[in-house]
Amino acid sequence: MNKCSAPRLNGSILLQQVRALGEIGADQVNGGRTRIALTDAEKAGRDQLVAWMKELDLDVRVDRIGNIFGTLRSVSDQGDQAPLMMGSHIDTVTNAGALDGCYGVLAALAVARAFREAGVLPSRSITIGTFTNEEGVRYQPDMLGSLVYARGLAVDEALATRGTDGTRLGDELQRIGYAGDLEPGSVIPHEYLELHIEQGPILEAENTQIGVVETLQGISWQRIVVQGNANHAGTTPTRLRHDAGYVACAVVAELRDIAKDSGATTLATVGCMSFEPNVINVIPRRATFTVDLRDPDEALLLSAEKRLSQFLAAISTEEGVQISTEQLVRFQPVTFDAGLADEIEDSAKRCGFSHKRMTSGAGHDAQMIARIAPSAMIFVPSRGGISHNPREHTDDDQLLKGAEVLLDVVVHRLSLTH
Ligand code: HGY
Ligand code: MN
Ligand code: MN
Repeated sequence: MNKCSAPRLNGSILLQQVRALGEIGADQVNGGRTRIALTDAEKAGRDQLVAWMKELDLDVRVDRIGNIFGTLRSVSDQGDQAPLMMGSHIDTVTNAGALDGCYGVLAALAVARAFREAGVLPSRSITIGTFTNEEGVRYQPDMLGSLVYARGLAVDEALATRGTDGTRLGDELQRIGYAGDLEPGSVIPHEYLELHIEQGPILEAENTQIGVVETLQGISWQRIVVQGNANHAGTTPTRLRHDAGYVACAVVAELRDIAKDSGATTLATVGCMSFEPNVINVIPRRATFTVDLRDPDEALLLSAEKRLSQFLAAISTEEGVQISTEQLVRFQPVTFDAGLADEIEDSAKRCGFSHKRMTSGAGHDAQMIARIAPSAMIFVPSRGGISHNPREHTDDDQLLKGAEVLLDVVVHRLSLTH
């Protein structure tokens, strides 16, 4: 081990750990890996991460919502210092890539490793935060662990959340052994940095190495249930139908028009849909589907929601069906800390990497932590803009460049004690 040198990134360990974590929950049939929050596979990912934190002799704490924190204490920290926090998540969607979330957590760990290997301590403690249920696949809302941490949702309410599989979040947390005792949000970070893959096509298309993320778009999730009448597919004339399946599909088409009419800023996705009774020769009695609407501008997001709600009212009358909606998630657009974004940009310049100011299309834990501490994000390119897919990929040299910027920003924010 190098004594008393400047902290330097150990790129090979970072890349090895990204690959090793990516093996946990690997799906041999459909590809990628599936580590949905608080499942056995995700517990295995947590256990591996905690073991890596302990190898670096970090102080590991788990809070009541299952967020994991590994802290490298500064010389002056008596346990009460506001740390510089870096982090992200290690839960995944179904058949995910290996990078979403994990890259940011492991790069943060690489920053702590750089300090350990150089034999120096930071002037302010460094904490690596790994937040519970960022993806929101099983329990809604998404970014739940960081939202609770930022006091945007009461911990007991979050623990009582029912999953898509009927499980209670708090029970699953107990079951996998990650119901900690730390009160969420009891340690407010001095500032927060999140390194992440872009998950979109912009940096690659513009041949740019580093994204300086200054804003993040608003997100609105709803569950919609259409109640019509089941009837015989061969005997019921079209004018007499109350077809829940047809209405659901008309909503999908309207959402595409809303997106098109927005001039490309609004994005609309129906990711889940089910029909009952789901039989070839029966008109659907009931359709249940989700809507994910996003826009970087709150006024435009509100107008998309309003147009959807007017469409639902009109089609419900026209088709003689009942429609109910439930808001699952509603987060306004976020503006990150300008000073931290400037620092990231300066670092990209120092490192000689091309860079660009940008908006995040995906939700991230940073948007929640931004409620309680100055926060900003660093992006690296995603090949083909593909994410939430086993084909998600970023070249190793790009992963290392992003981690270099993260380390450089941290070193510039802190002075070092040999
Ligand atoms: O869907 C999102 O953007 C988030 O990563 N859960
Ligand atoms: Mn993510
Ligand atoms: Mn994701």
